[in-house]
Amino acid sequence: MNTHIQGDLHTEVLREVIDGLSKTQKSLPSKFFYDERGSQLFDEICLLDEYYPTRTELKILSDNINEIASNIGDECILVELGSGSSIKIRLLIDHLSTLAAYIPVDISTNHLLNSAENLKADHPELVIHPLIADYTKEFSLPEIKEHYRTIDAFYPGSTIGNFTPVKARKFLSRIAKTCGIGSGLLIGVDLKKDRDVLNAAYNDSKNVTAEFNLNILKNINKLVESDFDLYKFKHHAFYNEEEGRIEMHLISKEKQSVHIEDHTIGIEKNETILTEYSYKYTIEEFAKLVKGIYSLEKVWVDKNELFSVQFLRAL
Ligand code: AVJ
Repeated sequence: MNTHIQGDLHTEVLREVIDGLSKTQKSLPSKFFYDERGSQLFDEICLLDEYYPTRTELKILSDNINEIASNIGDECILVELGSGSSIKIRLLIDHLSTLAAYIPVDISTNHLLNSAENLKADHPELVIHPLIADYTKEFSLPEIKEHYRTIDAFYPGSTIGNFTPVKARKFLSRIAKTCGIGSGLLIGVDLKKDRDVLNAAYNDSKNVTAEFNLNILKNINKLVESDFDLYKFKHHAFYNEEEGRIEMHLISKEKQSVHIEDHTIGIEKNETILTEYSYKYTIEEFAKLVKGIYSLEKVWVDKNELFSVQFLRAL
């Protein structure tokens, strides 16, 4: 297994944190949720009754796996953007008998390499080239020596919803360019639905989402020299109907100052730090979003129309 590393991941972090906290609406990049504890909490979220996306997407994938595999095609290189739930990727790999190579791309080295090792143990014949990179930034695929016919990216979970639509379009253009004209993209897109269902999914009764949200501060304290006090913030998530997105914030319980290396950030009582957007789309809205970048080959939805899995081809 050949591991590739791209970019100076560390020096970027401080700048991103300071930039976000210097805005009128303070914010922190959602990707900082996912340290070890954060990934663990997200796995717990995925099992909650209220959090429908994961199990619904998995059901769509498994119900349509043969058709999905035939869209992906033979002798492909499968690029996974974010090495997430191994269940989904294993389902795909098990149905792609001629897979040329699998390239999981993730910013978190340990998580990436552990998942790759585990997968390799069960699929000794599979060629895996883990790529340590921040896929939300410019990156290039490692040189592939194996023979292949197509490149297909896999971007599950509706993680695309973390971007604003404008940024999502830019991101998708970049992925299309990185993987090349004619490359495929199998993407999970969460759908618009009843607001109560959405609000419940991000305000679960066991408060796992609240802990997940607060954990971003703990992770930032590890990544940079900062002194966020988790007890001075509380979780707040709601569906913003006008914008078509869930917003997750951390509300400051009191007026306070946070120190980050040689910066001091003042935070007012009830001021919020935006930690995540999770945009929801109709099928039509998403088709419009990708227009001119990808052609829409196929859309699969569950019977309750909660979630969609879409196969796109780069133009
Ligand atoms: C992994 C980004 C798709 O937006 O639903 C879950 C993350 N945040 N609960 C989502 C998340 C709060 C999740 N994504």
